[in-house]
Amino acid sequence: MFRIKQTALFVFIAVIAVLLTSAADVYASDLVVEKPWARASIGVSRPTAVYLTIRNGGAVTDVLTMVTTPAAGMAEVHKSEVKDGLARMSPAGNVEVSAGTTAILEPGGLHIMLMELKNPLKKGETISMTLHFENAGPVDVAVPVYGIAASGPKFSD
Ligand SMILES: [Cu+2]
Repeated sequence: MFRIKQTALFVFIAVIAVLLTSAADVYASDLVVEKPWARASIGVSRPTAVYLTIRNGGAVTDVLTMVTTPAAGMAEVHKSEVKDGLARMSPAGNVEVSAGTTAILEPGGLHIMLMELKNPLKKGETISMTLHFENAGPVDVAVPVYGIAASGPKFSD
Protein backbone atom coordinates (compact mmCIF):
# COMPACT_ATOMS: atom_id res chain seq x y z
CA MET A 1 0.00 0.00 0.00
CA PHE A 2 2.71 2.41 1.03
CA ARG A 3 4.63 1.59 -2.11
CA ILE A 4 1.65 2.38 -4.35
CA LYS A 5 1.13 5.74 -2.68
CA GLN A 6 4.80 6.54 -3.09
CA THR A 7 4.62 5.72 -6.79
CA ALA A 8 1.53 7.85 -7.21
CA LEU A 9 3.26 10.73 -5.44
CA PHE A 10 6.30 10.32 -7.65
CA VAL A 11 4.16 10.41 -10.79
CA PHE A 12 2.37 13.48 -9.48
CA ILE A 13 5.68 15.28 -8.88
CA ALA A 14 6.95 14.22 -12.32
CA VAL A 15 3.83 15.61 -14.00
CA ILE A 16 4.19 18.91 -12.14
CA ALA A 17 7.86 19.10 -13.17
CA VAL A 18 6.96 18.58 -16.84
CA LEU A 19 4.21 21.21 -16.66
CA LEU A 20 6.61 23.70 -15.10
CA THR A 21 9.33 23.17 -17.72
CA SER A 22 6.99 23.46 -20.69
CA ALA A 23 5.48 26.64 -19.27
CA ALA A 24 8.84 28.24 -18.60
CA ASP A 25 11.01 28.50 -21.67
CA VAL A 26 12.50 26.47 -24.57
CA TYR A 27 11.23 28.95 -27.15
CA ALA A 28 14.38 28.38 -29.21
CA SER A 29 13.41 24.80 -29.92
CA ASP A 30 9.94 25.96 -30.98
CA LEU A 31 11.35 28.02 -33.84
CA VAL A 32 12.69 26.33 -36.94
CA VAL A 33 14.54 28.33 -39.56
CA GLU A 34 14.29 26.49 -42.85
CA LYS A 35 15.65 26.67 -46.39
CA PRO A 36 17.95 29.66 -45.99
CA TRP A 37 19.71 30.86 -49.13
CA ALA A 38 21.38 33.98 -50.42
CA ARG A 39 21.61 35.26 -53.95
CA ALA A 40 25.12 35.77 -55.31
CA SER A 41 26.01 39.46 -55.57
CA ILE A 42 27.24 41.63 -58.38
CA GLY A 43 30.45 42.83 -56.74
CA VAL A 44 30.07 44.74 -53.48
CA SER A 45 28.48 47.96 -54.69
CA ARG A 46 24.99 46.48 -55.14
CA PRO A 47 23.05 44.85 -52.29
CA THR A 48 21.79 41.29 -52.39
CA ALA A 49 19.20 39.32 -50.46
CA VAL A 50 18.72 36.32 -48.18
CA TYR A 51 15.54 34.25 -48.15
CA LEU A 52 14.32 31.70 -45.60
CA THR A 53 11.29 30.54 -43.71
CA ILE A 54 10.69 30.75 -39.96
CA ARG A 55 8.31 28.16 -38.53
CA ASN A 56 6.94 28.76 -35.06
CA GLY A 57 5.82 25.43 -33.60
CA GLY A 58 5.41 26.90 -30.14
CA ALA A 59 2.45 28.36 -28.30
CA VAL A 60 3.75 31.93 -28.12
CA THR A 61 4.26 34.59 -30.77
CA ASP A 62 7.88 35.40 -31.44
CA VAL A 63 9.30 38.43 -33.23
CA LEU A 64 12.35 38.75 -35.46
CA THR A 65 13.78 42.08 -34.34
CA MET A 66 17.23 42.21 -35.92
CA VAL A 67 19.54 40.42 -38.34
CA THR A 68 23.32 40.54 -38.19
CA THR A 69 25.99 38.96 -40.38
CA PRO A 70 29.74 39.40 -40.74
CA ALA A 71 29.17 39.37 -44.52
CA ALA A 72 27.51 42.79 -44.62
CA GLY A 73 27.71 46.11 -42.84
CA MET A 74 23.95 46.23 -42.68
CA ALA A 75 21.22 43.59 -42.85
CA GLU A 76 17.60 44.64 -42.82
CA VAL A 77 14.27 42.94 -43.48
CA HIS A 78 12.59 44.48 -46.53
CA LYS A 79 9.23 44.09 -48.15
CA SER A 80 8.90 44.09 -51.94
CA GLU A 81 5.72 45.22 -53.56
CA VAL A 82 4.48 46.48 -56.87
CA LYS A 83 2.95 49.96 -56.71
CA ASP A 84 1.69 51.75 -59.80
CA GLY A 85 3.42 49.13 -61.93
CA LEU A 86 6.76 49.74 -60.27
CA ALA A 87 8.53 47.21 -58.07
CA ARG A 88 9.79 48.86 -54.95
CA MET A 89 10.87 47.84 -51.52
CA SER A 90 10.89 49.33 -48.07
CA PRO A 91 12.08 48.33 -44.60
CA ALA A 92 9.56 45.90 -43.11
CA GLY A 93 10.47 46.45 -39.47
CA ASN A 94 9.93 43.62 -37.02
CA VAL A 95 8.61 40.33 -38.39
CA GLU A 96 6.00 38.78 -36.14
CA VAL A 97 5.67 34.99 -36.28
CA SER A 98 2.49 33.93 -34.48
CA ALA A 99 2.26 30.57 -32.75
CA GLY A 100 1.70 27.79 -35.26
CA THR A 101 2.47 29.94 -38.30
CA THR A 102 5.33 30.25 -40.76
CA ALA A 103 6.88 33.49 -42.01
CA ILE A 104 8.06 33.08 -45.59
CA LEU A 105 10.82 35.29 -46.96
CA GLU A 106 10.96 34.75 -50.71
CA PRO A 107 11.73 36.60 -53.93
CA GLY A 108 9.05 39.23 -54.57
CA GLY A 109 8.06 39.41 -50.92
CA LEU A 110 9.86 39.71 -47.62
CA HIS A 111 13.63 39.37 -47.78
CA ILE A 112 16.71 40.18 -45.76
CA MET A 113 18.60 42.84 -47.66
CA LEU A 114 22.36 42.71 -47.28
CA MET A 115 23.92 46.12 -47.76
CA GLU A 116 27.52 47.29 -47.52
CA LEU A 117 28.83 43.84 -48.47
CA LYS A 118 32.32 43.11 -47.16
CA ASN A 119 33.11 40.80 -50.10
CA PRO A 120 31.17 39.74 -53.18
CA LEU A 121 28.89 36.79 -52.38
CA LYS A 122 29.93 33.95 -54.65
CA LYS A 123 27.89 30.93 -55.62
CA GLY A 124 28.91 27.89 -53.53
CA GLU A 125 29.99 29.87 -50.47
CA THR A 126 28.20 29.85 -47.15
CA ILE A 127 27.76 32.94 -45.02
CA SER A 128 26.86 33.00 -41.36
CA MET A 129 23.96 35.04 -40.11
CA THR A 130 22.29 35.57 -36.76
CA LEU A 131 18.55 36.11 -36.46
CA HIS A 132 17.65 37.87 -33.22
CA PHE A 133 14.26 36.93 -31.78
CA GLU A 134 12.42 38.55 -28.92
CA ASN A 135 11.80 35.21 -27.15
CA ALA A 136 14.16 32.71 -28.72
CA GLY A 137 17.14 35.07 -28.57
CA PRO A 138 19.91 34.81 -31.17
CA VAL A 139 19.61 31.96 -33.68
CA ASP A 140 22.64 31.27 -35.87
CA VAL A 141 21.97 30.23 -39.46
CA ALA A 142 24.42 29.05 -42.13
CA VAL A 143 23.24 30.50 -45.43
CA PRO A 144 24.38 28.89 -48.71
CA VAL A 145 24.93 31.25 -51.63
CA TYR A 146 23.17 30.32 -54.87
CA GLY A 147 23.63 31.69 -58.34
CA ILE A 148 22.62 35.18 -59.40
CA ALA A 149 19.54 33.85 -61.24
CA ALA A 150 18.47 31.31 -58.61
CA SER A 151 14.87 31.41 -57.46
CA GLY A 152 15.17 29.09 -54.46
CA PRO A 153 16.65 25.90 -53.07
CA LYS A 154 14.71 23.66 -55.47
CA PHE A 155 15.77 25.53 -58.57
CA SER A 156 19.29 26.57 -57.67
CA ASP A 157 21.49 26.94 -60.72
CU1 LIG B 1 15.43 44.93 -50.24
